[in-house]
Amino acid sequence: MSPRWPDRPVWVVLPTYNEALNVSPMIEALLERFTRHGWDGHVLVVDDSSPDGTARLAREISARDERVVVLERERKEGIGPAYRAGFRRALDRGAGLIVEMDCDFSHHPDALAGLVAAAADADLVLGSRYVDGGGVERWGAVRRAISRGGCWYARRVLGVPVRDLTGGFKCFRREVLETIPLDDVRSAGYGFQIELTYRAMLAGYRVREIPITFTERARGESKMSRRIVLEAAVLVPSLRRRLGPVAARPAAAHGAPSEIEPEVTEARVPPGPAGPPG
Ligand SMILES: Nc1nc2c(ncn2[C@@H]2O[C@H](COP(=O)(O)OP(=O)(O)O)[C@@H](O)[C@H]2O)c(=O)[nH]1
Ligand SMILES: [Mg+2]
Repeated sequence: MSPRWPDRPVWVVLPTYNEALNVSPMIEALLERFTRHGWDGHVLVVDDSSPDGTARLAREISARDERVVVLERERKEGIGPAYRAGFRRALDRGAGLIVEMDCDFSHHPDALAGLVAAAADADLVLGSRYVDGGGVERWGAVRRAISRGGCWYARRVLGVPVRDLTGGFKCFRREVLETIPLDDVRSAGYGFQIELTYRAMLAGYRVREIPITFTERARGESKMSRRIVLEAAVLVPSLRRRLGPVAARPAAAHGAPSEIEPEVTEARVPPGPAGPPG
């Protein structure tokens, strides 16, 4: 790790839909962490015209703190399109590290520093519920089973050693998002998370999982739906078909991917011929 890390601007992208109860405390919590850690930190709220006035609340903070930027979109289209728009804006504004984070406190602001620290020697860091030390709080048996089963299925079909492929607390080095053709990423929900991580691995980037505890929201409502789960289920085999396997790349020397179960999974796939620039 360089003596002073992060040595580049950190942009936390918060997609919001009807988060009026969470958005202001969440932004304030992040700003407080930026100040405490001495980061060049920024918050980008990407709101899809929430009827509950989420964007207005975010704009109020943005008016008095230039570290906060609000991107307002016309329609609710799911987190995929919201993140794509947010990534473009953050890259345009000079982000060095781009963090995906939910605005409902399921991803704790205190866990942000660990995610960013891990990006000192990884290109994509995944906050993972399913490595040792990680977990989920306040979820019932059904939602646990859907999430676990979905991650297992995606890991098997894609043949990658990643334990938590659907999580939405992650930190990208900007190069990763510059390499991935965002226009080709069509998925809207959990599929979006799977697809970005898979594409990063295909491009040869170092992907690392660190444990986090995910806590179900206390305020507001989840937008998770059967449609989002089904979209991801159909997407996984089609990704494998369209983009090919990671394992077939040369020097994927980390053994049978699904057998790797260290506390922190280090999934390094050296660049193939079409690896990342630089
Ligand atoms: N901009 C935008 N944000 C969304 C949309 N759907 C969900 N979100 C946000 O994405 C984050 C995670 O969504 P949530 O409904 O809590 O999903 P869950 O944690 O999987 O139940 C929250 O900050 C939501 O407000 C959407 O269609 N557009
Ligand atoms: Mg949530």
